[in-house]
Amino acid sequence: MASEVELAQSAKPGGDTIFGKIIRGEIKTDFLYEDDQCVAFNDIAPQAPVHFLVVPKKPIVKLSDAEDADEQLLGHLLIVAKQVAKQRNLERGYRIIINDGAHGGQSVYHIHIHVLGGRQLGWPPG
Ligand code: TR5
Repeated sequence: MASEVELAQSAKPGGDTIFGKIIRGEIKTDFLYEDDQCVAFNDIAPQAPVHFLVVPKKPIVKLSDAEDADEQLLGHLLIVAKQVAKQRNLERGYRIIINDGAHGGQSVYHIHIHVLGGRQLGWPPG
C-alpha cells in the first residue's frame, strides 16, 4: 500500500476527486457536520485518536489556488473545525493542518483542513 508521501508525489491536480464524490453523496459517508458551504467527516486513515477533515463544497484545488473571494469561506472552515473539535471533546488541544502540493504532502486535490487530536502530538512534523 502506498504511503501518504508516495500518494502525494503521484497525485495530480485537476478534475474530480474522491471528496467531490463524498460531498455529492456518491460515496456514503457519515458527516460529523454539514452546512451549505462545507462538510466534516472522519479521515479514512486516522493519524490520531481523533482525525477529521473539513472540506468546502466549492472544489478549490489547493490553498495556493485560493482567491481573495474565498476569504470568507476559508475563515468559515476554521470556525467549523473548532466547533467540531469541541463536539469531539478536544478540550486539551488539537492541530490544524492544510497540506499544499506535492512537497506539502497533499494527496487529494480538493482543499481540506485536517484536525488531529486526542493524544500529545509531536513537533516538528516529518
Ligand atoms: O494528503 P492530504 O492532505 O491530501 O489528505 C488527504 C486525506 O484524505 C488523507 O488523510 C486520507 O487518509 C484521506 N482520505 C482518502 C480517502 C478518504 C479519506 N478520508 C475519508 N474517506 C475517504 N475515502 C472514502 N476514500 C479515500 N481515497
